[in-house]
Amino acid sequence: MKKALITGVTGQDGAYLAELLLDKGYEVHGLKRRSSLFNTARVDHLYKDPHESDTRFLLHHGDLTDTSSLQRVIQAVQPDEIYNLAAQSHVAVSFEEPEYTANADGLGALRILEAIRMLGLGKKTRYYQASTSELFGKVQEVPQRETTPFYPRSPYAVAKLYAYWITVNYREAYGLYACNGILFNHESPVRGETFVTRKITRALARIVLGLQKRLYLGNLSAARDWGHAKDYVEMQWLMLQQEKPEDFVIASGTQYTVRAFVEAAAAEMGIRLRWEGEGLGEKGIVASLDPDRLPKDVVNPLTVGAVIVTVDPRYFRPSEVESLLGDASLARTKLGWVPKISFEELVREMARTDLKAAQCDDLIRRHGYPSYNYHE
Ligand code: NDP
Ligand code: GDR
Repeated sequence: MKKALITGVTGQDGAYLAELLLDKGYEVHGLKRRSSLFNTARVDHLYKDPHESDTRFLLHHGDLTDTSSLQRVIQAVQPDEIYNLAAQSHVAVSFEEPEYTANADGLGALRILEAIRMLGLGKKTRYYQASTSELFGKVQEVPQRETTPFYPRSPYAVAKLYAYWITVNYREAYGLYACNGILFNHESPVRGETFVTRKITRALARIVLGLQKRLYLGNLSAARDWGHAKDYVEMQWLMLQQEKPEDFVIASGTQYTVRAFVEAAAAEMGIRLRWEGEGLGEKGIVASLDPDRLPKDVVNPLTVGAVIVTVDPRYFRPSEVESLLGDASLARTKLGWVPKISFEELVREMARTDLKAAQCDDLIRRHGYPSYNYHE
C-alpha cells in the first residue's frame, strides 16, 4: 500500500486530494497545525476513530515553520509521496504578514526537501510543490505557460518563487523526484470564505435570505482563470506518477473578471443586477429578484432596487495582479489531463451549496436561535 503525506490537509485542496488518494487505496497521512478551535471540518467525513476501526487516514500535528515536527512526521511515516499544500495562501494577508508568509510558504518547502534528503529518503519519496500562477504576477506573456518569465507582485508570490526554485534546485542538485504544479485559481464549495469567489457566493446567498445587507468587494476588473479544485488535485497526483519529474501549468484556459463572477453567481440565485457605475465612487450595484428563479421555500426580504454590492477600497491590494490566463497544453499532451468541470458548473455548485447553508442559518434564526454565544 502506498503512503502519502499531505501538508495542508485541512485546506481546500488537501481535503479533495485526501479523498482522491484514499479512493486510490493509499494510506493517507495529513499534517495539521494546532489551533484553539477545530480546524478539520473539511476532512471530518474521512476521519474514522482509530479506537473503533482500522483507518487509512491519519493526522499528525506539525507546522511548516517548525523543522523538528516536519522531520519527526516524515521519519515516522516514510512516505512514498509528499504533497506540500500547506501555506499562508491569502495574497492580501501576505502584505500584512510578509515575514510569516516567507517563513511558511518559502522556507517551509526547503525544510521538507531537506528532511527528505537528510533522512535518506531521496530515492523513495516523491515531492509535489504547490506552486502558483501568482508567480507570473505582472504578466509578460498571454496566455502564461511553463516558459513565461515570472514577476511576482506580493510577499506571497515572492515566497512561492523561492519554493518553486528550491524545488527545481533539489531536483537538479540531488536528483530528487521533485516537481512544481503551477496552478491557476481553483475554487469549490469548500473554498476559504475570504477568497473572492466564495465571498461572493456566500454573501449573495445570505443577502437573498435577508441575513446580510451588502457585499463589499475590491477590484472588480481583476481577471482570473478559474477552475474546480476537484479537477486540479487529480493533476497533482498525476504529476507524481511520471517517469521523470517535470513542472506543469494547470489552468482551464478561460478567463472571467470578478464582476463577471458576481453576475454569474447572482443569476444562479435569481438576482437581477443593474450596474450603476464603475469602480470607486460608484453608487453601487442595484439588484432585484426574479421570483421564478428562487427556491420555493426561500422567504425573500430583499427590497427591489436595494444596493447590494459596493466597492470598498480597503480590499484593493498595494500591488495587484490584474489578469491571469493559463495555457495547460503541456499537461494536456504529456499527461492527458483535461479539466472536466466548466466555469458555469463551478459557479452553480458553489451558489447552490451556499444557498443551502444560508437557508439552514435562516431556519435557525427564525426559530429564535440567533447564534450560540458563550457570553449570552
Ligand atoms: P487553503 O488556504 O485552503 O489551505 C492551506 C492549508 O495550509 C490549510 O490546511 C492550513 O491550515 C495549512 N497551513 C497554513 N499555514 C500552515 C503552517 N504554517 N503549517 C502547517 N500548515 C499550514 O489553500 P488551498 O487548499 O486553496 O491551496 C493549497 C496550496 O496550493 C497552497 O499552498 C496555495 O498557496 C496553493 N495554491 C492554491 C491555489 C488555489 O487557487 N486554491 C492556486 C495555486 C496555488 P488551517 O486549516 O489550520 O488554516
Ligand atoms: P488570488 O485570489 O489573490 O488570485 O489568490 P482571491 O480570490 O483572493 O482574489 C482574486 C482577485 O479578486 C480581487 N478581489 C478580491 N479578492 C478578495 N479576496 N476579496 C475581495 O473582496 C476582492 N475584491 C476583488 C483580488 O484583488 C484579486 O485580483 C488565489 C489564492 O488561492 C492563492 O493562494 C493562489 O496562489 C492564487 O489564487 C492562484
